[in-house]
Amino acid sequence: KVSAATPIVVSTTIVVAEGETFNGNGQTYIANASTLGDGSQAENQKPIFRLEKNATLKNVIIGAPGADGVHCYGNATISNVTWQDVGEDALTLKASGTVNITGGGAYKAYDKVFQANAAGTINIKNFRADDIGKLARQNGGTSYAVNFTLDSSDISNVKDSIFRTDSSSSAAKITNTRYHSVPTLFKGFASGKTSQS
Ligand code: DGU
Ligand code: CA
Ligand code: CA
Ligand code: CA
Repeated sequence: KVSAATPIVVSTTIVVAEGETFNGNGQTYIANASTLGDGSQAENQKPIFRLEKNATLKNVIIGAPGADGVHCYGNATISNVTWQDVGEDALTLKASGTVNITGGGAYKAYDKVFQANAAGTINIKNFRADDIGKLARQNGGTSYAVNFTLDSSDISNVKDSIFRTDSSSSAAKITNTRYHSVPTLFKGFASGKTSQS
């Protein structure tokens, strides 16, 4: 008889060292709720994966509980990573850099999917998101510059917006993307800092 693969329970954050690649080969990873976090909206949960600069995370499914997802310390490549039930959030830019997210998707995010807590660039391409609060949010009240792009994606059932910032120096660009039930694309950006085509 065929049965679904057993998820890998992560009790201590998996660290992907500088310049290294972690290939999950399609396996599902979940947090140990008592050590990393239960995936609720409580802050200060720990990530399942911590990526040092220039690390790659690929072919990973993050199940529930998702705790604080993935933390990126500088440039990162995220390829074919699916968050089945986003925890507190899915991925956070913790130190300046460019994060390229290609393929995969994020589902059931009560609030944010991607969180920018440092200046940098977050590029999202060929992504699917459904039942989320916001696709990406620059940390509230911060004024550094974050450049967000979204291309060739499919976004549905959003409560708030696709991109949100409080910074007049941040920018966001959406191209070639379909939406269903998305009330607002951009929130808080200065005029001339957004585009959609
Ligand atoms: O100011 O910094 O929600 O990284 C409040 C906090 C909060 C962050 C953020 C995150 O914005 O904790 O999850
Ligand atoms: Ca948070
Ligand atoms: Ca969730
Ligand atoms: Ca968080």
